[in-house]
Order: sequence, then structure tokens, then C-alpha cells
Amino acid sequence: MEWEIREERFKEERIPALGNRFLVGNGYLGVRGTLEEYTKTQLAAVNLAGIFDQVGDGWREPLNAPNGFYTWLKVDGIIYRLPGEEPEEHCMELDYRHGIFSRKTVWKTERGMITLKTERFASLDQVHLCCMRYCVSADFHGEIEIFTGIDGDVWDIHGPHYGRFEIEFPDRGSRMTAVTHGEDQSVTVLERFRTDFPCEIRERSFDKKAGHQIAFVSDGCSRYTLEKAVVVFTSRDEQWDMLRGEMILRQFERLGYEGLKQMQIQCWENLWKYSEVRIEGDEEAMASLNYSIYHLLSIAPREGKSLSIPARGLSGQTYKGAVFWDTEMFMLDFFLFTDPPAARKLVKYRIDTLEGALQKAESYGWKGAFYAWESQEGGRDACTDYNVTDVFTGRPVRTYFRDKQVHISAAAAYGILRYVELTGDDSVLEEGGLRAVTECARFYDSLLLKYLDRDEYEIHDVIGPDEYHERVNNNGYTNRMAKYVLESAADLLERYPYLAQKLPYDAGTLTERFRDGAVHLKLPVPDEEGILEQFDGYGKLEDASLDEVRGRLLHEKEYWGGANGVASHTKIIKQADVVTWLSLFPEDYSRDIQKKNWEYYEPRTEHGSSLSSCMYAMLACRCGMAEKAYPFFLKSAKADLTDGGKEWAGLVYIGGTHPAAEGGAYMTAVEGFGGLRFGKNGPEVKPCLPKGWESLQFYVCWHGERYLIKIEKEKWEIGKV
Ligand code: IFM
Repeated sequence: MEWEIREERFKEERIPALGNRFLVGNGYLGVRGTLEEYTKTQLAAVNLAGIFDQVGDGWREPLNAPNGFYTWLKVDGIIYRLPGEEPEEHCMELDYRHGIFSRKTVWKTERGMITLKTERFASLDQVHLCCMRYCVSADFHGEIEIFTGIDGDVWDIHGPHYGRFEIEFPDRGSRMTAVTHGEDQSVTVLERFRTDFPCEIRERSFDKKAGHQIAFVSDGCSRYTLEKAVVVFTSRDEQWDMLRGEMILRQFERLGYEGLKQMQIQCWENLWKYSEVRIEGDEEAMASLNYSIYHLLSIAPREGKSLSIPARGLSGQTYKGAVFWDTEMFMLDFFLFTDPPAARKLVKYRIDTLEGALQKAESYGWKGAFYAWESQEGGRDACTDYNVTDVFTGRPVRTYFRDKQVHISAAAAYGILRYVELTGDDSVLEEGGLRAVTECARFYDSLLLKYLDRDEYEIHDVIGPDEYHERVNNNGYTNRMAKYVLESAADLLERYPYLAQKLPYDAGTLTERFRDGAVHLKLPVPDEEGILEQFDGYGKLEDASLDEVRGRLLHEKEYWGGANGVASHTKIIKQADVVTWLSLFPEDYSRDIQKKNWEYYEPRTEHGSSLSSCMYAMLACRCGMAEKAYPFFLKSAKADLTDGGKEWAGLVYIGGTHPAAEGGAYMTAVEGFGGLRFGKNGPEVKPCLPKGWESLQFYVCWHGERYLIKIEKEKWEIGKV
């Protein structure tokens, strides 16, 4: 299999999409797949994990660091850059086996050809470090100037965040500290370069940019190479000082670009050893699935405290750099199966942010933990009450994601519980996990409404995964998840009495309440056709087709949901909802009921969220419909490889990478097609491979052991490694 993606020729309109597709990252930062000469106009960005700033009333969003890769080329007084001078040849590549981005551009001038070749990576070994190699050649004697430095004029959606810059020029490099005027956060970027040719070097700073002008005359046959290291750290990093930055730069001086690149290759090889999924007989599926895995590996936080994975990874400020239910419900399994310590970090994030969840619940008058729908550090909810802008009036629209999407707390609890179940490591319960799950259960307990004349509880006024229908009663998915949390919390309290004792509640009373809630909570039951109603009254909505509803749009960026959305009064849903429930809890109903619901809801689903396809794929596999699952699986695996994804919700830009779809594609491959389950003695499989797949092979961790699973149509092997 080729571990590369390539984009030939230059097309200006593709710049935003390629910025996502060619991203390199290391969990601390993500460098968009943009060219060295790009500025904020072309959405160049070095997006940072876990550091945020708010300017005035604008949305609070993560910071983009000053761009330490900023470099351009001048030959005989003309700047050769894209977009600008039309190239003769242009190509971008991403070696996603090793997280290395490269580009080659050739310009034809009146005097001859100029070739620019560059390469860069975000170091996995040392997450504060990025490296770049910049090679120029010209087949004529030309006066060449390269400017290389740091661009502090960064791309912001709700900025500008930086109000103050401090610039210095240490030996053969520059240093820029940018300080935000919103929350007084600072980001420091150090760069150091070296050249392999004689040249004149001059310091320059202009327009929030600082760097060096490197001038020389080309001899018509040589290649001129500039190497540089970029070090980034922020006011959020613990134990940081310039000395540490200097030490990293010295490592660059010692090993050079090539030495550090070899380390990068080794680190990635180590990761792939147990992460790669092999599919014989379907090159496209194998390549896109491993490309998805590449993204997950690039954005997983490995260092730093209290970090998780934002919904758009590290591809920019979209969705405010916040963590959604996406992490637990769509990405966690990949880390649990391949890298349990990374999974532990994700789970710990919810434990660390419990305080924010407790405060949020209290602010709405509920008990327990109501996690942030869009979680930033400390569990602060970045979701605003007006999260969509009306395309016609430009006015903010009241949305209810923040206050009504109560299934988020179940996702937080699910993550903790699944981690304990699959790793057997219950130390997280002691480290606050038991408390967090209990608080989630207290939250759902406080939401239960009891009819005086019926022994049944309901949950009203919520939004399920299908966000187009707001403020509904008894959303099946939400109620099922609430029941799961109540049951699981009661089990934990009984299983860990010594931990339960430390809670500020009477564990016996809580257990009883939770059990009672779980038993009596209303869940939709299949109607005579076998269909589970997504929420009370859904069955009475207009049954218009997807095309009809789409045809009612007056504007391509119009929001489909909310009070006046085209979908709101119809049965058209945004994303898998009942189907998500059934794919998580297949034991709830027979295969026949699962299949009927799949068939019923699929044509009524817009798949307006990239989270949708994989859930349809998963359930189709569980129903033995591998061929029906396959296109949904591929759509999910190619979410960041194909054009045409949704980029707008109303007037709000929501473009970027799609880690939930990537994680969902992985889940479909191993749990759907591979039929992976965990029994008392470890992993078991019940495969349902699609037609072309001759074999499927992957590693999986369970209770401290690693297993290699090889599946070939009718037979399989599971062996400890
Ligand atoms: O979490 C999702 C949500 O389910 C649909 N809108 C986008 C969010 C972030 O991916």
C-alpha cells in the first residue's frame, strides 16, 4: 500500500480543503497543510491544543501560534509564491506513515527554471519542535533572496487575539512572543536556521513578522538548502523556560534536519506497529482507513495535563477547539484497542473537568454533573446560546445545544466505564472516575419526571444526536444512555463500597434511586412495523423525502434545524439517532427490529454530520448487511479525503478535519466488519467482511495484554503477542 497522498497542480479554490487534508501534528500542535509562503489569507495555521482566548464578545477559541514556517523566495526581484506566479509544475505530498509533508513547485522564468522543494514535520519525539527543509535551485545565475521567519499575523476566526509582540534576534534565528489581549496568554516561537551555502544574512521585521533575509547568487547548477527548527511553547505549559527551548534547538544543531527526520520516522514506525489495520483485497479501504488512523495518531494528546481531542482535531479554530461527545463515542475505542495510556488521558480529561460539569448542572437547577457540550479547559462550556447565524438576516439564532443536549454527560460516563471494562485498570475510579460517573447518574436522576398515575419516568425537553429537532420529549437515545448511566453507577457503588464511602452522599440511598430510575425510565417500544419512535410525536411529523426537503431551501448555507429550519417539522433527521442507540446496544432488540429501524431511518437521514455514516455502517454490520455497510464505512474513512463535506452551519464556518468520522471508520472496520467483542476471556470475533475483503488483520489490547487478530472470510485466529 502507498502511504502517501498527493495533490498535483495548483488550484487556489482548493487551499482550505488541502490545509486540512495535508495536516501534520503531534497532539500539542497541528500544522495545516499550507505552503510556506501562505499567510492568514490562505488559512495558514499552527493550531495549539488546550490554550484559548476570548476577544470581547467573540467566541472563545484556541490560539494559532505565530507561524514559524513562514518563508518566501525572491529571484531577480520577483517574489515566486502561490497564489501569484503561475507554476510550471506543482505537487504536494503527505507521507502519512511518518507525518511528513512535502511540496515541489517549478516556475519557468525568462531566464530559466526555478525549483523549490520543501519538507516539514511536527516532531512526535519532542512535541514542542517542528522541522523544515527548504531547497532552492535555479538553472541560471540569479540573485536569490529567501526570507524566513515567524509570521505573527495569524489566522483567527474570532480574533485578533494577539495584542502585543516581543521580538528578538538571537544568533541565526528569531524569537517572537505574542501576548493575547483577551486573557493575557502568551505563545513563544523560537526558530533557528542553518544554510549549506555562503550567503548574506540580514535581520528583518515588518508587519508582525520577524526573520532573516538570506541573499546569494545561484551558480546555475547547485541546490541551496536551508534547514530550520521551530520551537513553540505557551503560558499554559508547565515548567517551561527559554533554556529548554534552547536545548531543543541545540539538538537540531547537532543532528540537523536529516537526523531529526530519522527520529521522526522511528517514532511513527513504533506507533504503526500496533495501530495499522491490514485489509487484503481492498487497497482503497485499507489506505483510507490508515489515513484516518494517521489523523487520530497526529492529534492525540500525549503530553500536558487535562487534554482531550477537539471535534476538528488540531486543524484550526472551528468549533472553538472544544471537545464534544465525539471523543468518547467515536474515537475512544481506537485508543483503547491500540494505546490504552492514550485512552486513559482522554478519560482523565472528563474526571479533571468534573468541577465545570457540576457548576453547569447547578446553573440550570439540576443536580450532579452536566458536562459541557463544547468543552474547553476546566470543563468550561464554550457553546453559546446562539450557535448559528441566520443566513437571511445575519442575526444569531437561539440554539439549544448547550442546555438541552443532555446526552453529553452519558458520553463522559461511558468513556470512563468503557476504559475500566476494557483495560481492567480501575485506578481511574479511585482517581475521581467513580465520583464522575456517580455525578452523571445524579444528573440524570434529577432530570426524571414522574407521572403521578404511572410508574414510569420520562425525560423531557432535550435534543438528541439529531440536532434538527429541538426540545423534544423522551428521545430514545438519550433515555437509553441515561438508563445505562444509572444502572452502571449503581453497579459501581455496590462493587466499590470503599470508594462509595468517600462520596459526600449516602451510597445506599443513591444506589436505590439509580436502580429505580433505570428500571422505570421510559424507552420507546417498537410499533406494529417494528419502528422505534425517535422521540414523542416524531411519527406524526410530515414524511417528506430528503429531496423534497432539500428543495425547500432558499439558500445553500441555510440551517436545516431549529424553529424555522426546513427539516424541523418533517421526519428528516440530521444524523444517526435511533441507529446510534441500536449500534451501541444491539442486545436491546432482535436483529429484525434493528434492520427495520435501519431501513426506516436511513432514507430519512440527511447525514449532515460526519458522525452519521459510521453509525449506519456499524449497525448494518451487526445486522449482517456488510454490503450495505460498506459505502457508509468508506464515506467515513474518506471524510477528510473527499471534497464536498459540510463547511457551513448557517453562516458559521465548520470546516476542518473530522476525527469522529475517522474513529468511526476504525470502529466499523474492527467492531463492525471484524465483529470484535470482548467476552470474559478476552477478544472474540464474529466477522462479516464485505465482498472484496480477503482478510482483515489488526492488534487489540485487553486487560493489559495485546492480541493479534487475523480474519479470513470464514476462519480467524486470535493470538496473544
Ligand atoms: O458532536 C457533533 C454533533 O453531534 C453534530 N454537530 C457537530 C458536532 C461536533 O462534531
